[in-house]
Amino acid sequence: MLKEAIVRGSASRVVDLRSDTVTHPTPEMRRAMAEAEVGDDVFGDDPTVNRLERMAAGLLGKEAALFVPSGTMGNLAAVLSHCGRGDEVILGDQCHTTMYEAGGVAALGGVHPRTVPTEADGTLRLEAIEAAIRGDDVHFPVSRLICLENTHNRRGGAPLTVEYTEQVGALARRYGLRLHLDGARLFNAAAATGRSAAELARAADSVTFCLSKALCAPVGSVLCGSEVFVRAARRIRKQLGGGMRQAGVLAAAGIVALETMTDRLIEDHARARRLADGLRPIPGVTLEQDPPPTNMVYFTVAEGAPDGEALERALAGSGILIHAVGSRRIRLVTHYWIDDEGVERTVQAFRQALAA
Ligand code: TLP
Repeated sequence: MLKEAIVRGSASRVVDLRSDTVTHPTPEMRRAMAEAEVGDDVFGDDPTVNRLERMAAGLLGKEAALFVPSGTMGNLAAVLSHCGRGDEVILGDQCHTTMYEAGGVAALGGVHPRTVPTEADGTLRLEAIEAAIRGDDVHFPVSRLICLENTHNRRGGAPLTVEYTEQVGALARRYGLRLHLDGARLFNAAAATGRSAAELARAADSVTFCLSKALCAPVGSVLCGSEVFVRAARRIRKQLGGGMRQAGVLAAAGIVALETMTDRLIEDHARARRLADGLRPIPGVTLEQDPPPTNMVYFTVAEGAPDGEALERALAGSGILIHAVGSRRIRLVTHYWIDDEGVERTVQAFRQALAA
């Protein structure tokens, strides 16, 4: 019944904190979608897609951009553009590409993932990256690419700094490797660090960011890089079945997202901190990042208290949807459709469920 309410759009009573991917388009986006000028984007004819791509490239400080259906396809197209079969990509053991992209880089690209430990702040230690870079030996795959994630999902939405990203970029260049940045929530990182998305992406050869998460657009991500890189990625997008024809109806929402949604992300971050303030005093709750750095609140519940599944059920009964990412590990994500009342109701519902 809750799901039905969400699907019908009458979600006012539902507080959906499972992810920022659940965000519906705003009325302004829906209008822009209805009125979008379109063409066949595989022929390069869709003026709205072209406009979104130019806008995204400009904002990210790159030469060119490619509209893709999802963050997963953006990351995959990037890895497949940088690497050939048997090449190796160095990435964190907790990053989205390692954890949640169905092994696409190996399955579809024959690219060998070499994972290094992800630190608590979402970084990979420079020494760990350097130690993972292969020497020239016939036994080894060829190291080709390093991937970073900003903000880091499984590390509580931690933003990487410009300085750290530049250090990894310098390391990559020293060894002739490329750097890809999974910036699914790069604008959250920009809001949190006070640096522009372009600065955060400057050291990267390619960067993906998502329109369909905190920025509220219904579908789509953008992959940015040099002209040559984007030309290669465009062919790979076609190979993957991601050439989308009259995609201007989707790109139109993306343009509104870039125009209207980036400056307000600090509101989501403030609400995440308020959620944390409400949860902190509840016995049995341990916040992982305190205060939460961006729009995610991760916490664990003590043994003896209801576990993640029980809490999911209990809160759903009050119209609050949450996501247990482990048996006792919960993630709450704030976004455009979560207001102050939703935060209050959520804290109240946790108080009740954990007192029981
Ligand atoms: N993340 C989703 C789930 O897949 C876990 C979420 O709810 O957070 N990079 C990062 C850092 C992401 O968090 C995600 C989605 C993606 C890439 C993939 O984006 P999509 O879902 O558009 O393929």
